[in-house]
Amino acid sequence: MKTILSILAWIVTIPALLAQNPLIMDQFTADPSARVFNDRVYVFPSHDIPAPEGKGLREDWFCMEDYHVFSSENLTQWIDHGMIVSQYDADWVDSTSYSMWAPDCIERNGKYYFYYPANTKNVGPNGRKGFGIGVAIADNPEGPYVVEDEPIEGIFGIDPNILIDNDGQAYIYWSMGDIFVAKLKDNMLELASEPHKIENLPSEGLKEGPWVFKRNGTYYLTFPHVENKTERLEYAVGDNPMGPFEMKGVIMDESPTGCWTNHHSIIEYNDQWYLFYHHNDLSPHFDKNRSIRADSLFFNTDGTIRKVTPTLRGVGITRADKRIQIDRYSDISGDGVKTAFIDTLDTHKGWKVTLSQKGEWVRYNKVDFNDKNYKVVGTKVMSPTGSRFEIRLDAPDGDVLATVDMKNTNDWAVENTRLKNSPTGVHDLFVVSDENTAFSVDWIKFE
Ligand code: FUB
Repeated sequence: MKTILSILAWIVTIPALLAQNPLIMDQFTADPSARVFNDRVYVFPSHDIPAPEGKGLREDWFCMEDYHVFSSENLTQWIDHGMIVSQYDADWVDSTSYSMWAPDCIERNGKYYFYYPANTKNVGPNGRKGFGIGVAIADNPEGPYVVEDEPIEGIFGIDPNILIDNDGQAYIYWSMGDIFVAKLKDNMLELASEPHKIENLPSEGLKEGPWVFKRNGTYYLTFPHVENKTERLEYAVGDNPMGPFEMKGVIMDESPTGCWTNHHSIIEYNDQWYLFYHHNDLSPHFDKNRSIRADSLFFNTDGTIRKVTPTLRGVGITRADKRIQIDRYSDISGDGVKTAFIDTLDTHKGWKVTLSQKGEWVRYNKVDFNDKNYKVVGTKVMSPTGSRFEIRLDAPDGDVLATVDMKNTNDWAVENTRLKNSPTGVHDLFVVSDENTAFSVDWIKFE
């Protein structure tokens, strides 16, 4: 029955989501483990939910019942493939604990192995009650996944992460205050060596969420660490996947919004490296309801990682005929430009950006006009006193694509404006205020 339900959930694949940062707007997501499978990026995040009344371990704590998987080939349009594993699927999981924490997934010999931590119902094969790590297996990254009956023997911990080295040896990393590693047997289900704590990492402060990858023969062990009050992403390097590793520095500073956790993954896709991570964009007052993000990551010539600054614009090239959420911009002219939730009672509706002085601008990088010969731009706008702005190409004083005149209204309206010319190729867009009267923009879309 469980398998049939999983198959049905898989067939009813959910429509394409369009995203900058955060990547997923219609639900809370955290702990993004990104993988490249079959030339697509798949993200396996945790799925935060507000605690159902009387459920979960604590009211003010993480509450996670199941996992979804998302995929994209352009990092802009994401498909939600639906629920793949839930806390009710495996008998060993305590299904009152809502503790389906950070997962990972890896491919081996055409099978997809999904690793997930959860609280055990009973004293587990590791001899303890607490967090164990389960495995579910599928023939496709989207599922359907079939769960193994027992968690991996010998592991007590959270945040599994898998590395398969070039010689075929698989390693599993996990955390429980510190970071641990063991070899995996070829079946990917059993340990092939004793768990071993990774030494030489900072001795003070929580370390969790390991993500290990190999680049130019060097193993990078990257992980969130509480150096001060909240987590920041740090890394160490070594020439052996079991360590020792040498600390190298910080990949991303603590979240400016105070989100206590940050959990990440790093992939290379189409010759560009990306950092997937989370903040609490959609839940500014409760940081256990998080949202996943992605930004580009770069290496220095000596192999060290350049610190990543979190952005709202995120990654990918946005198609001109999709809604361009310019409230998640690349840059603004200054403090006068403000963003706010469209509806503070439903943050999932996203943000608006408000300009009020002539000359203020918002920049949105990388919009693909292709050679579609667009004629009209639709803008969802609101201006209580009426106002006017220009859409310009590539600079605040670049070519004017359209001048949008807004009627005075306290309601959102979609204004359709004819384009003065039809661009081709990829351009940065600028929305430039033409008057000293306030207006807000939700999105822009070319037709
Ligand atoms: O999402 C629950 C826990 O928070 C994860 O397992 C940790 O890595 C932290 O992000």
